[in-house]
Amino acid sequence: MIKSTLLKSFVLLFVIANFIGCQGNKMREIAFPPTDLSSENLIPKPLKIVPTHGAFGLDHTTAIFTSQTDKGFEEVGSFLAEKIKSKTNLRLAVNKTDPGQITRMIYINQSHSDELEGPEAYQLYISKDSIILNAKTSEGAFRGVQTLRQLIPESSNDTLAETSLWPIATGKILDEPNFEYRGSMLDVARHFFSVDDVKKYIDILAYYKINVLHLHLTDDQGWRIEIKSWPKLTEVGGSTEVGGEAGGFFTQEDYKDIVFYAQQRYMMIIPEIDMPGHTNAASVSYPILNGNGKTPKLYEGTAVGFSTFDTRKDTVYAFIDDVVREISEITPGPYFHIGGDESHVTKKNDYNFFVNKVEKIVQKYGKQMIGWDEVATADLDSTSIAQFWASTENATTAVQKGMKVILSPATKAYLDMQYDTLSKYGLDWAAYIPVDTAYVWSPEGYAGIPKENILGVEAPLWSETISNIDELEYLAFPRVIGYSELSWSTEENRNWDNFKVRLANQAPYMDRMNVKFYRSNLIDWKESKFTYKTIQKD
Ligand code: TNX
Repeated sequence: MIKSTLLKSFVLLFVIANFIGCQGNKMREIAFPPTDLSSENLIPKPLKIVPTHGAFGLDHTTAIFTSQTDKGFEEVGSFLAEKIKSKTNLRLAVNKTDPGQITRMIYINQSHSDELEGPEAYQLYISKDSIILNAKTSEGAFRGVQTLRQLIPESSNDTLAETSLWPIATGKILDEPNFEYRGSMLDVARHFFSVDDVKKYIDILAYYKINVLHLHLTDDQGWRIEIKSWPKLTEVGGSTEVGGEAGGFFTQEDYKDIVFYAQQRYMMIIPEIDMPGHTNAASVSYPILNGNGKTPKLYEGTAVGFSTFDTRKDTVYAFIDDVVREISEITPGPYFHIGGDESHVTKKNDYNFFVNKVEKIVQKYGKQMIGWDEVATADLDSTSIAQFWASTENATTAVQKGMKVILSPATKAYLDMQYDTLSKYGLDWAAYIPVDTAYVWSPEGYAGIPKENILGVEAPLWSETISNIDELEYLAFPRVIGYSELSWSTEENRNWDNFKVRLANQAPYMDRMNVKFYRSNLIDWKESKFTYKTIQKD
């Protein structure tokens, strides 16, 4: 307590001293090149930017301080220090009690200002001597930290001072998201991806303020999450994948590890158990679940729509109860996705009966149900959510029921669609989606859905044609970066010509992160000075 009061007084004195300019001899007077905060390569574009045309010099005499009223703020401060270390090799102290050599500071402040509306809103005030990041919650502070990371140049400006220095343009940024739900989905069922692959994907998504990762955990080709009360699901159902390789699955410990990793990056994990169709792997493991009248066999192909649970059997619902219970216990987020797509061999009445029953099971375990747009035909609560992927009619039905809709139109937002006829991976059943087509559309009012019914945008990555992280990155990047802007930034702030320049400037970051992105020739990619694992020396 005493420590935190002392720290607060120090920070306050520091800010005052800088404001009245009595840092005097301590400050190195540096003539910075002109900088313009409004033309920085920020993605997603913030709501409001006011440049003041000076520069803050990030160097080894900078320190980070944070509010200590909420422990999340200090964690966000440490996250920033870690990222500054890997980008610049500078080791900045966090909440250091002895001021020592500090001449400039970054202060991450819990603010109760009325100007900060939602939990993710933040303000950045960058002056020559200090950077103040205000947010109501540590979540808002985390989003602001991503903006700050993007403002730090990839290389230091060594010609200006005797030691390395990274100039950050001064001014003010006021920001908050246009949509609260900004997601991507990863299909780990058609091909399995490791915990490390998923973490790498989370890291890059979080840098662009994406806050949802939906995991498609089960499908005809594989069951990828351990269910302790039904062990054969993974023993048998997780044993293979598309093309016949070994498959794999997440133990519950692995899943918790992913959830925790995502949580530290203010990202929610949404688990999907796809049913009553897309259930061949479950039915091979426990044939009692099967409702298509055939003997189930492990499946390594890519056809859809041939499997179904037996919707009239009590055992099926006892099974689903166990699955939803076990997964809900290790999922802190409010949502549970039940799939519900392409149940082509389930009779319509059986399908609706099934979805209604499963909605109640999901609610019994304290979760809100999400389903692909087909679920809207069942008699659902307005609290359930439809994920629009194919049918405007289903989306309209959902709106009529007062439901919220997640926008994932396959023709615009499917990351597994090929860029063009030359694409190495991907499918083309919905469209070719080059980088501009992915960006140039408006979620606001899409397909006549009123904005108040739109929860946000999610870009799904189905994995029939991709089996490793390089292939995943080829399809996801750079398009998913555009979806982050489509869901965070307002319509007035989105513009393709402006976006494509900012996107071109993401190449050095992606190269440093070893992201094997698709170098679309629609973008004039910026050359990277540094490649993966080459860190600049201070
Ligand atoms: C349709 S989108 C599917 C998936 C496929 C995808 C391939 C949806 C709800 N179902 O099963 O993987 O197309 O693009």
